[in-house]
Amino acid sequence: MKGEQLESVVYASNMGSYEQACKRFQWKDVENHFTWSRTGKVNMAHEAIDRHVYEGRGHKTALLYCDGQREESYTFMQLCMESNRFGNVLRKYHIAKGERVFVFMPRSPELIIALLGILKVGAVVGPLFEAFMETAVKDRLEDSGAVAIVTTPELLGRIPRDELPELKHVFVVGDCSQLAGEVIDFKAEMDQASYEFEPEWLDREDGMIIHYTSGSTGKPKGVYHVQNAMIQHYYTGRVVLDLREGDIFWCTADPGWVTGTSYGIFAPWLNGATNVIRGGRFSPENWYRTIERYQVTVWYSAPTAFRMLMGANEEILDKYDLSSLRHVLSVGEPLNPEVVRWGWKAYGQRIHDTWWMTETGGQLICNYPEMAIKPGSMGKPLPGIEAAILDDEGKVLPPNRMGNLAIRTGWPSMMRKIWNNPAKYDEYFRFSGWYVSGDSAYMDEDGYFWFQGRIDDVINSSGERIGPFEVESKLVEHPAVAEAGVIGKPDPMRGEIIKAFIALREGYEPSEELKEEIYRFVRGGLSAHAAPREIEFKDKLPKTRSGKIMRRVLKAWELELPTGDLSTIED
Ligand code: 6R9
Repeated sequence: MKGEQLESVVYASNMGSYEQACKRFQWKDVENHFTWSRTGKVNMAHEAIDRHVYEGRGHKTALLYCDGQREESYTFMQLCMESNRFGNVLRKYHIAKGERVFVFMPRSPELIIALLGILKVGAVVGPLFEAFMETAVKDRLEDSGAVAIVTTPELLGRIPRDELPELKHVFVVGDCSQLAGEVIDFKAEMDQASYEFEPEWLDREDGMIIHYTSGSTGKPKGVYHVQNAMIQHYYTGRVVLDLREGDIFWCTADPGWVTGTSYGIFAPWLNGATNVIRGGRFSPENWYRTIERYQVTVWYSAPTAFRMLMGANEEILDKYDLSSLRHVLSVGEPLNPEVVRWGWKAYGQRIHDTWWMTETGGQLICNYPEMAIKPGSMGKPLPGIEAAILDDEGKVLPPNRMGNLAIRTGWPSMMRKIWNNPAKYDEYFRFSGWYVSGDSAYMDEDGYFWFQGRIDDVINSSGERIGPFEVESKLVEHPAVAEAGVIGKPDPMRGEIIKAFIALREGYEPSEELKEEIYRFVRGGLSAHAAPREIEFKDKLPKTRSGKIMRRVLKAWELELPTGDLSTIED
């Protein structure tokens, strides 16, 4: 094998040898794990929580929650009962199978219980980041036709209810005394609800979750996943996270991001693991304390976080005992080889990179415990998955040629639609038989995949996907902004930061104060992570004859690169 490598130092993992696993793999064998092999019906919340109660693990700890203020633990039995109660509350308000119900609140046990209850009635859950401001919230609720939302008093003001005629019920977790009549008091309803509940039994192709994510054009898209995705969540939990009985698993992602549901909720619980959920702010101390306190064995985080931990004072590593860690993984952006080497020194652990997307629902290209790691590579396709690099005509390219990273269609957790937008969905499948990711990559002669970049203009800042269009649309709402073009500017800590090029309206002069005001305008209207950390004023922005702002020219300006073909530019 070629290039730098970190050999496995592993004990017997769940997958065993990668080559063997690929040879004998069949999805059918995984499917048999679930209820439908006996009843023909299924429900994610049953498979993740209730089944453990029926199988004698009811008293096992399912959730360890902390956020600096609260610290609580729940058994599988308790989560089963509490989510049964919320299922009853939802039924009381006639919320039924297929309807979209959102959760918009900080991480907490109530968020988890609400989400499970929503799944139990067969509704489709829509998780939102608590950082979203009014425009971001409205766009998502409106597009999906949400009928209900679970939120907190602090976030309630960001839900423009009079502009959302389909939104019938607002459940509020927290003090409702000032809100009487306007909203439904979550706790009061829970206190009265029965613990007895029969979940809605669903087909594998019935809806489960909708995650909004960004593309390069248009508003955020509602990526729709069905119950069938659980096959992939369960399997990857087993062979990629390598979960076993006794593991304490911690995924640091928020449920507003697909990683926070597929791997922050579903995969660990489908595998019966004890799951740590931490709210509150990031700090190296808080995070290492969490690992030490709960004796975390398997840890799934993101490159930005690892880079911040790497940047922290060396001594902090000596202050905490991290020796419980057995397996460490990363997702969301390119994992720098330096970070992999540092992790090996700092934790005595190889950091296993994994690649996947909101649209893919689950991990597809990964590094596995018993496989040698090449720092900087995303790894190899999961057993049962065929990945390839295609040229722009859809032809498979040989090793070491850069092109479109694509996956053979038909894996269990593939999205089933883009809500309200079949044309957008079809764009992913423009080469028959393939899902085209929008990432560029190459495969080396040993079958390892190497990420090269996005093909479109999607920005990845601290692992969050940001669509330039959404930011530009907000920018032009500001009275001083005539036109705006937004790009990702390379940044050593965050991967990329958002940079906006702005042409001002007549009568406005560039100034530092105006930059600050515009920054705060986006921050307050959309979300902190979508606000441009850098703004540059220009007299004019480069545009095509059809009036589209040419972001690639902006990017070339920024990076001092040749601007390339300008034949379509306006003047
Ligand atoms: C799960 C998730 C997907 C995009 C994807 C790619 C980037 C994800 C990566 C990675 C390099 C990795 N990405 N994992 N880039 N190496 N291991 O991240 O979903 O938010 O939809 O983002 O993130 O560009 O196309 P999502």
